[in-house]
Amino acid sequence: MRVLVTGVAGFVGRHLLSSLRAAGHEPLPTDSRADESAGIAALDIRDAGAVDAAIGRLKPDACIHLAGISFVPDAARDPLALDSINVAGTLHVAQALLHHVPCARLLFISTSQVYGTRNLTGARRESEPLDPASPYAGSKARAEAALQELAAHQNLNLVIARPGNHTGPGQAPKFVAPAFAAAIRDFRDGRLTSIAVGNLDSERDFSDVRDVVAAYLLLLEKGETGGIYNISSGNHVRIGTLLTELARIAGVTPVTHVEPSRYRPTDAVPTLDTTRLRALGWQPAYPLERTLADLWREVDGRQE
Ligand code: A2R
Repeated sequence: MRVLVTGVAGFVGRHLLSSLRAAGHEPLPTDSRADESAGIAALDIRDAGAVDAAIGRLKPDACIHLAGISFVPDAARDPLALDSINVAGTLHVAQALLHHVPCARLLFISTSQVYGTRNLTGARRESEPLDPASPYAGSKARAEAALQELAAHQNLNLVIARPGNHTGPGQAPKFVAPAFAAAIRDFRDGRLTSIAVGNLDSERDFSDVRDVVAAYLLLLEKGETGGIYNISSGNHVRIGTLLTELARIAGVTPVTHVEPSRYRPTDAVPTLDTTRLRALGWQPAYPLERTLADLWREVDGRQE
């Protein structure tokens, strides 16, 4: 398939490109800014005309829509930008597909955060009601609803993925796992005397980005039209465990202090029921220890 990828210059995009190629697909990489050396064409999804023109020219067989604001605090700071990118931008992509290639599959990357955090008992199934608890989660829930309208009334070939947290090599340093890895490196090298941390008691569900990308490929090829799929390896861990595990891998005994500006109240995320995804043949291949070891190696070798 010729697969348009939006937001390809981000964390997931670089992993997705190599997997698409390895599976015999032809990626059509785009991001808000062009990068000619990387073969990435400019496509700002806020610009409906530009999106329509690009999709009219490329006529992809499918689209994996990664472009968006993905960092939760950024999302909370600028609700208008959030809506114009995560909601309106998503609709621009869907409408242009319907206009030019109405059978093309759209794989929309939502988030497990649409389930909210109030009900932590049992595992969330895709059919359960949504309860988004942050501006970021709300934007993804609104985009899902708008796309489902297009699927119901205009036959948009839609598949929705709801991944939990994912990390691995290449993630931006503002996300917690690469931030810890960089701080541990700086502590080891004497540039920091103590590592600033927020609340280490919160819990998150971490998958390896490569397992998440494998799920996207599977959904592209085999996902049921109109289907929604949770994605999670089931690694439910304390944030503090990420720090101690990365420090163990690095061979460092860290000194930490709580930085009040980073401290958010303790929270947790629900576990996800991944029966639907596993029925397509998916299973995670990367244990958390391997994910963190690969992340550490990359951050330790990074020139900053
Ligand atoms: O904001 P930038 O310059 O880092 O670019 C991001 C890009 N992007 C856009 N692309 C086209 N038009 C826009 N208006 C626009 N705004 C942002 O989307 C970045 O290159 C990419 C998203 O990459 P990351 O932030 O690294 O997200 P990640 O981890 O790859 O997640 C991809 C998707 C997102 O929708 C998440 O919410 C979801 O998976 O979990």
